[in-house]
Amino acid sequence: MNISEYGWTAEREAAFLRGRGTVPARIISVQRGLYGIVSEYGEGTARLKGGIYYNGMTDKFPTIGDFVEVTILEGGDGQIVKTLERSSCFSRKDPYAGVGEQLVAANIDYVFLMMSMNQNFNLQRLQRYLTVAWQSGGTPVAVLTKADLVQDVQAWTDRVSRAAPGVDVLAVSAVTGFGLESLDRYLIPGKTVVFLGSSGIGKSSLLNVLAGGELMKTGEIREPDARGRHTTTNRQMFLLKSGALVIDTPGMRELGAWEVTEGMTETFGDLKLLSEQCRFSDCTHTTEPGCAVRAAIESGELSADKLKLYRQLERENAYAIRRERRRQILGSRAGRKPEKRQKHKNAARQQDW
Ligand SMILES: Nc1nc2c(ncn2[C@@H]2O[C@H](COP(=O)(O)OP(=O)(O)O)[C@@H](O)[C@H]2O)c(=O)[nH]1
Ligand SMILES: [Mg+2]
Repeated sequence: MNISEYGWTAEREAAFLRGRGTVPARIISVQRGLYGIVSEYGEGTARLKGGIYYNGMTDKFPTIGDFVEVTILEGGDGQIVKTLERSSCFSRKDPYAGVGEQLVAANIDYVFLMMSMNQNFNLQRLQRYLTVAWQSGGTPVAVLTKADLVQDVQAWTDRVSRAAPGVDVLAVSAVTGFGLESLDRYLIPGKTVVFLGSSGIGKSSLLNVLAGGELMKTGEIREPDARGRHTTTNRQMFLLKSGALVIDTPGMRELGAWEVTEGMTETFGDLKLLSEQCRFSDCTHTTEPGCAVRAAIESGELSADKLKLYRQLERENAYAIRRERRRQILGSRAGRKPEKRQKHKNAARQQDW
């Protein structure tokens, strides 16, 4: 088995210290503390080495897509001793605890932000996802699914393009095969793509069509609310025939922002430029005279919704940063024991999403 097929590059190999009895591996599935891995020994399973991960020596728990350093034990199972450096990482606010970061996927090249062209369609949510995607270090691509259900596909993609300037917008159908060739430029050997979007929009169906067989189970949708059942309960990575790696994820009910300062600059670049033209440098775009942002809304150049979303994300971002600072301060004061328990809890949550 050659793990370069799984995105292990020459640069990564050069940075990896051989001769210590460990090998590099990639995490291809995560399920209740058990990691599916691929290494030069082939596919197998691995667990975290407790002495390293649960006693405060590291808080870098691996997630799907991560490259890790593994000791292969007798019998073929592995023990993960280190999470290697990430080239990118998509994370969100922990939906269970309401605070803290939850990793979704690591070392991704492209983030497919997927929506179906029915009740699931929501441009505000897309912009929220986009912000987090830019922050991740991967390149976001908007993928509209179920193209067979609508008449005028172009009208839908145009709406999305207007809401997400600079982002490639593609429309596909897993049923008719419409638009599948437009995905080719992203399904490149060794590159990793993560599928994100609500449950029921056709992520697993698209994966199955691209793979030419059923890799993931798909589910029926409960009409009329267009919400899918949660059919994909775990995250898994697949190697397609094209050579690309695809990570399928279960639907995200909620995407809380988690430190998205950089991502916001990308998504809200137009708003930032406008604010620089306001008469007051600390303009809140509410009642101040000479406000370029409100002027742009009045002239139709900027949508009021976008300003609303910006404010909301800014609040969430400020909150996430405050929490993180607080955690760091408390963490450095805290004794070893509570720290250890906390780590355990976080690890369980990250694994079982
Ligand atoms: N009409 C239509 N239905 C689709 C398409 N893709 C998926 N579906 C249906 O949508 C439902 C949910 O699909 P699934 O792939 O499980 O969605 P996931 O939860 O995002 O992985 C299933 O009933 C699929 O048959 C499509 O391109 N067109
Ligand atoms: Mg699915």
